[in-house]
Amino acid sequence: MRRNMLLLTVGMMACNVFGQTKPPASIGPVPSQRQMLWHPLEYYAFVHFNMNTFTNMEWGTGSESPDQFHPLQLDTRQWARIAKEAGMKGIILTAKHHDGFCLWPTATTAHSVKNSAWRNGEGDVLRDLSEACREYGLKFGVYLSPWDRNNQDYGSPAYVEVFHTQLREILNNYGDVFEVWFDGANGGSGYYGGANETRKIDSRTYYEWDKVTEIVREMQPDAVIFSDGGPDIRWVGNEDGMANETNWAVMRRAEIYPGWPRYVELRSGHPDGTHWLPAEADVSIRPGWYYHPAEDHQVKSLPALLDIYYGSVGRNASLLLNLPVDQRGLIHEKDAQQLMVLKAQLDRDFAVDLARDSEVTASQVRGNSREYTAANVNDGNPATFWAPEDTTVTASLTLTFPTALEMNRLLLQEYIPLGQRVQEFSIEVKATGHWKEIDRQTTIGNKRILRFDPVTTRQLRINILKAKGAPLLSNIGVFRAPNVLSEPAIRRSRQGLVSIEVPDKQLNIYYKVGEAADENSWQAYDACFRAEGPTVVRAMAVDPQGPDSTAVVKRYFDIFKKDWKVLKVSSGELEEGYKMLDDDPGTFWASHEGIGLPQEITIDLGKVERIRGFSYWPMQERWSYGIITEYELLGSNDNKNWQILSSGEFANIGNHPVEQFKSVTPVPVRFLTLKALKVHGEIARVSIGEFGILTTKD
Ligand code: FUL
Repeated sequence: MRRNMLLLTVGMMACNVFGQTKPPASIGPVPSQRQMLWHPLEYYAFVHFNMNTFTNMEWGTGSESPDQFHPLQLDTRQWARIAKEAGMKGIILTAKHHDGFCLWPTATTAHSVKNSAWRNGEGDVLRDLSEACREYGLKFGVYLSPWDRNNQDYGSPAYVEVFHTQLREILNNYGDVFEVWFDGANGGSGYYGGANETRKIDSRTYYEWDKVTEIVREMQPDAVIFSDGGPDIRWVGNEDGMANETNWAVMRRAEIYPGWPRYVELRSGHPDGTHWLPAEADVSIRPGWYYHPAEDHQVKSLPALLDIYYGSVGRNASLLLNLPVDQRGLIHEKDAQQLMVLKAQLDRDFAVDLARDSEVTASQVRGNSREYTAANVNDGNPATFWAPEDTTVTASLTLTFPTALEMNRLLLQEYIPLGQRVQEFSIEVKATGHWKEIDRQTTIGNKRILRFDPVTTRQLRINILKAKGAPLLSNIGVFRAPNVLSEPAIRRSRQGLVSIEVPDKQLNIYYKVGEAADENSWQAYDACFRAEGPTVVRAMAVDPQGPDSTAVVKRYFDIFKKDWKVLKVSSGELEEGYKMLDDDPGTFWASHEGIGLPQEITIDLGKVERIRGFSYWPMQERWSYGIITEYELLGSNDNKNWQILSSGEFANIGNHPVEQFKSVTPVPVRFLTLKALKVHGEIARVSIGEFGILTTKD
């Protein structure tokens, strides 16, 4: 009887008669070889640089002239150097965007660099960039828009030939290409050789996608093809650079096509996916994909970029971060600087892997074999992995550190060559003799990184609670990422409540109110406070872990606007007018379409104030309009007799839409009318992000 039980146990374990352990079989779809080459790249650059850079557009119409493309200092080596220093692994360039202009001297159309005065028609941006990428050890990728608003034949089979030939040209002449990027935007209005009309195509069939794949496979067998639905890499379903927390690298691929309306599903994948189709998260470092001088003050902050990194690479996707090269042909200094700030923080986040010195034990090891031991997860070798028996779908791994350590990041990797399996897991730490759950999550995939508040513990346990089959983990990393120092944001509500915030709650905030220069007047901030009159609030964030603190941020507030009333808006509802008085430039009042200029808005300050000036925040939207360039400010004490207090222009505000200040000869007034005489751009609407008055001397 005992002998039988023993045989039974051995039979259930993954051992064969020679004592060797049978390797686990794959479950579900698995990555192809080219997908396996792509997975470790994780972070690479998108460069949107083309005709739109020079026309200040996001989508050119196709009617542009090749001469409009004229970078004066184009330096693709600068792009490559910056991408390399930023820790990126490659660059994907918009060889042709929807407006149809080709950055290489194509034989397929006259609409290319070869007919541009730039470098006397001898220039070739693809050649330059591919060489720069080789020099800097970066991969080179191409974006080729299927939609072409310039081509006269767009919509007919003749254009599809052109598209395929263009693809051949860019895959044939510039060395190795690691990724070919096809956009989902398709068909619509355009120039189309002068026809200026709307053309519709069936994005499933028109481009002959099978043929496209065949061309790529034939010419660049290792290149992955990106589109909404692959076939190799899928879009993540948004342009925010974020995957969902649950993110399967598998999808029911046959359902998806370019322009697929159920794109929201791309954020999480399909648990019952039929094909390996991992997500790539694309996002721009600024609001736009192309460079616009007006966005120079909107380069994403470090906390925002970290959220993107952890929301993409940390959620089983890759990160394609766009750098809008400017009209000089260079990555803008501000973008370059911010990339380095991100790189420095990521280097610090992952500087010391605390798991490496831990002892890892598992609730079970396949065949009790060394080959699948729990120690494979912290040996630094991605090719080895821990595995339990085939029939085991719940299991746990415990990391015991030499001493109690503080930690706030956990990095997990499944052994994906055999499929993505984990459906639910939790992490626990041992505190005063008891296990305490600190997080519970769903998928892992190629890489999952969890951020949590710092905990100090000697033991960390990962419980796999649900999986499609035996979970296979190849890597576990544990880190104590330093706090993220970022300047505090100081805000005041219309009711006069001042709040000061930083994204990293581990930082301490200090502030002082008023002009007191005394160093000792700094106070620790723990709750919002009242400041109704004109005052200055200064704040800084201090890292309790080290000597670092941010620069001091200063915000001036004039009298608060609680009792102000909007008396008249020349268009729309009165209520809407209060959006320009809420101390938030992100919300705005805008006049309606079709009413034209001038437009005005009248405010009652509630009592007579002696004003010395006023402030105007232009709209901060990505697609802004109605930014006032010429104005008049009128004042009155009775809402009947008005005098002009100030008139003039907000110079260069279209390109640099930040808060404007204008002073006036000091005068007591109760009613104010701001009149917009001219606006930036062609849309005859007026918008106001925030309006304020200045009553003190500064
Ligand atoms: C979108 C395009 O329409 C944008 O212009 C940009 O190229 C972005 C990456 O993809 O769908």
